[in-house]
Amino acid sequence: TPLGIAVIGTGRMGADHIRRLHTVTNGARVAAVADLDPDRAAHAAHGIDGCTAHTDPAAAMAAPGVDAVLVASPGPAHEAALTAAFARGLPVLCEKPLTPDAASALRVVEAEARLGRRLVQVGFMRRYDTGYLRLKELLDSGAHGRTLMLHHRHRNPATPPGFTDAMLINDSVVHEIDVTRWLLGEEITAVHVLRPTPSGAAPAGLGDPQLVLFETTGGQICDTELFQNCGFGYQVACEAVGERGTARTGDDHGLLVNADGRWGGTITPGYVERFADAYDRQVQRWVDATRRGTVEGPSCWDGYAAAAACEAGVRAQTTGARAAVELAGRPGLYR
Ligand code: ISE
Repeated sequence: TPLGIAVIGTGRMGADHIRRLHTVTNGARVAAVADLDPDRAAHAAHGIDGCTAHTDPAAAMAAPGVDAVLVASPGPAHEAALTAAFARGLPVLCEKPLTPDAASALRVVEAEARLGRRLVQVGFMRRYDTGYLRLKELLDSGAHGRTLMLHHRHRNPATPPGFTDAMLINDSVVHEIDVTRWLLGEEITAVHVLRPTPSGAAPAGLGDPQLVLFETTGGQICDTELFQNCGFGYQVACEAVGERGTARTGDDHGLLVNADGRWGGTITPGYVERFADAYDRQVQRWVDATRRGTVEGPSCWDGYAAAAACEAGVRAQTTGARAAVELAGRPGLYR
């Protein structure tokens, strides 16, 4: 029987995951949905056989046929949803960020450690993108020697209304933080943020673009160009510089067209399109592992370590100074 999933939050990512679970993923069905807005919940459940609509996440998790939970509500709502899932012993795929700050992320880590088994996979989907997977394989092979630097590029066409400077770190740079930790197998020890004069296209009060630097336990320096109102499309890329070679992923041109004396192609409009394959693979792997009774992929520890680095990032943003990352001890469950 397919895995019955309660989807919490039916906004941009939640709606996309509902579509994916319903039409792409094998061995899964959307059994319940929850959204604070009852009309949006009802709309999301519409046309899915046996799917019930709720406003309370805990009620959706208690609905008939629910075996697992996909949390896609905004970050500040994650801790409560995870607590409700833990109370029912339900496996969870939790969209990033795990929670919006390090203290709450650590509470989640401690609660899961008390359960004595992993229930959560964090939705750092770049780890399932073909290009990033190949880059990871290459770095792990040692073919280029030690990795010395990573250059990340992260551009969005526009920020959603209400996006803040802190969200530039917590919602966007959090991906570079996770990818850096994962590619290098190192922790981030400090963050610096440099702020050029904002683009005229940046909403008032938002310091966009920014240049964010990480120092790691392995002594690497990694930079991220974050440009969230570039207007022209969505671009995420990463270049690794090793002792004997470099490798770059993310500037895939898809289809390269020659016509009318020009060559060129198109840029993906947003992350839903750019990472469609990664999201599909991430969700399928989560469903498969859950049906086998196992938990894989990025853990609550990864979510916490990312939150701790984000917290340093937000501090560096406001003070303009280098901010050290403070990490708690790693519980045995995550070693
Ligand atoms: C968004 O929340 C995401 O997770 C996207 O992957 C990222 O590119 C974007 O900047 C975030 O706002």
